[in-house]
Amino acid sequence: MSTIPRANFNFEKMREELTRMGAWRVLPADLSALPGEQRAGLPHGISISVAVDLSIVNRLAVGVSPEYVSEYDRLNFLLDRLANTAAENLRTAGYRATALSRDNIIYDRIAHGTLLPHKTVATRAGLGWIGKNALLVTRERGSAIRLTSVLTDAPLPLSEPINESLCGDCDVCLRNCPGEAILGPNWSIEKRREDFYSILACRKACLQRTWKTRPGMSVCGLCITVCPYTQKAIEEAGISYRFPVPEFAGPEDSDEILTLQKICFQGEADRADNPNIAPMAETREALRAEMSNVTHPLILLKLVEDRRIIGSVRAREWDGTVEVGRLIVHPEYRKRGYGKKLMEAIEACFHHVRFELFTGEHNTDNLRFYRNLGYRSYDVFESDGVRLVRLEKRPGSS
Ligand code: B12
Ligand code: SF4
Ligand code: SF4
Repeated sequence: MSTIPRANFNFEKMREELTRMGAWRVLPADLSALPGEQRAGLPHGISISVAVDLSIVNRLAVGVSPEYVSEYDRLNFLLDRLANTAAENLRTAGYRATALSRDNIIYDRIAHGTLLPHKTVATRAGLGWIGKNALLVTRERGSAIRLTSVLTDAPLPLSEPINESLCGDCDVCLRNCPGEAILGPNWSIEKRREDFYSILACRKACLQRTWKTRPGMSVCGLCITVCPYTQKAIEEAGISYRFPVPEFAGPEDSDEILTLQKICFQGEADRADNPNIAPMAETREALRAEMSNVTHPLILLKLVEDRRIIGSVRAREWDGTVEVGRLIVHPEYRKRGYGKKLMEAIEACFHHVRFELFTGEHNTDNLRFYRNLGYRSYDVFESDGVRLVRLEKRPGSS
C-alpha cells in the first residue's frame, strides 16, 4: 500500500475555502487531553460553525416556524459538506482525518449523546463556552450557530481553549425556558450536563414546541433567541421586531391579563379612592365576551417574558376610529420600551384610521409617552372621580 507523502498543511488556505462555502468560523483545537477513544486516537480537531439566519432565530420567540425547520435542514447539509471537504483536504495532504458528519456519528440513545460532542471540540477551539442553556455560546452571535467537527493528526496552529462559562449572573434563558430545563449552575469542564440542564425536560418542551410545525421533531431554541449575546447580534443586524414580541391573546389568557391589570391599575384605584374603577372590576366573562364580539371584535395583545404575561394592550374599531386602552406593563418590566412596543404593535393592526385613547390628567409620564408617539390631547373629562385627558392620533401623523 502506498502512502501519500505529507505536504505542509496550509490551514489558512483551507479556512478560506470553507469560508467561501459558507462556514462562519473554522478553528483548530487541541484535543490531546481528552481520552484517546473519544477522538479516534487523533490529537487535533477542527471546529467548523455556520451562522443561523438571525431573523429566523428572532422569530423563534413566538414558536418554531417552517422557515426555521428548513434553515435547520439546510445548515445540517452544509455542515456535512464542510466537514467532508475539510477531511478530504487533510487526507489529500497525507494526514489522517475523520469528518464528524451525521453519518459518521454514533448516537447513544441511552446516554443521549455522542462520543465527542461538537461543543467539546468548539470549546477546545476557543470558539465559545457552554452556557447555562447547555449550548455553545459565542460573544459575537450567542448560540445562533450550528456546529460540526473534524478529527486529524495534522499539525495545526492551535487555539486557546475556553474552560469556564462567561454567563456570570445572567439567568435570562433559565427564566424563559418553557420546559424549566435549565437548572442554574454555570458550566465548567468538570461539570456534567445533568448538573445544570435536564435533557428530558428540554426534549419534552422541544417536542411540544415543534408539534404544529413538524410532529415528532424536537426543536425549540427559545434559549438561543433570548440570550443577551444573541439579542445583541440581532439588534446589530438591524432587526427591529425583537423579543419579547407582542402576540395575540386568546380567551385562555384572560385570567392572567386581568390579574396583571389589577396590579397595574392599583395606583389609579387608590387615587380615585375607589377599588372598583372599571379596569379593577372587569370580569373574565366580560373580557371574553368582548373578545368574541363579531361586529366589533376586541383585539387584545400580550407580551410574554419569563414564562408569564408582563404586558398587554387592547383596541377596537368603530367607524374609522380605533379606541386603544388598558396599556399595561408589569412594574418590574418598565423602562425597557415595552409600552412603546405594545403601542406600535396594536397600531400596526389597523390602517388609515384615527386612534383615540385617554389617560389621567395627573399622569404627566403617560401624557409625555403618548405625545412622543404622535398623540395630541383634545378633550378633558371626568370618570370615577378622576380627571382624564382624551388624546387622538390621525392617519398620517406620527
Ligand atoms: C443530543 C443532542 C440534543 C439533545 C440533548 C441536548 C444536549 N445539550 O445534550 C436534545 C434532543 C434535547 C437536543 C436539543 C437541542 N439541540 Co441538540 N444536539 C444533540 C447532539 C446530537 C449530541 C450532543 C451530545 O453529544 N451530548 C452529550 C453531552 C454529554 O454533551 P453536551 O451536553 O452536548 O456537551 C457537553 C460537552 O461538550 C461538555 N464540554 C464542553 N467542552 C468540554 C471540554 C472538556 C475538556 C470536557 C471534559 C467537557 C466539555 O460540556 C457540555 C455540557 O455538559 C448535538 C450534535 C453533536 N454531534 O454534538 C446537537 C447539538 C448540541 N444540538 C444543537 C441544537 C441547536 C439544539 C436545539 C436548539 C434544537 C435545535 N436543533 O434547533 C436544542 C437545544 C437544547 C439545549 N438547550 O441544549 C446544536 C448546538 C449548537 C450550539 N450553539 O451549541 C448541536 C451541536 C447540533 C449542531 N450540529 O449544531 N440536542
Ligand atoms: S431548547 Fe427550549 S426547552 Fe430546551 S433548554 Fe432551550 S428554551 Fe429550554
Ligand atoms: S441567556 Fe445568559 S445564562 Fe443563558 S446562555 Fe445566554 S448568557 Fe448564559
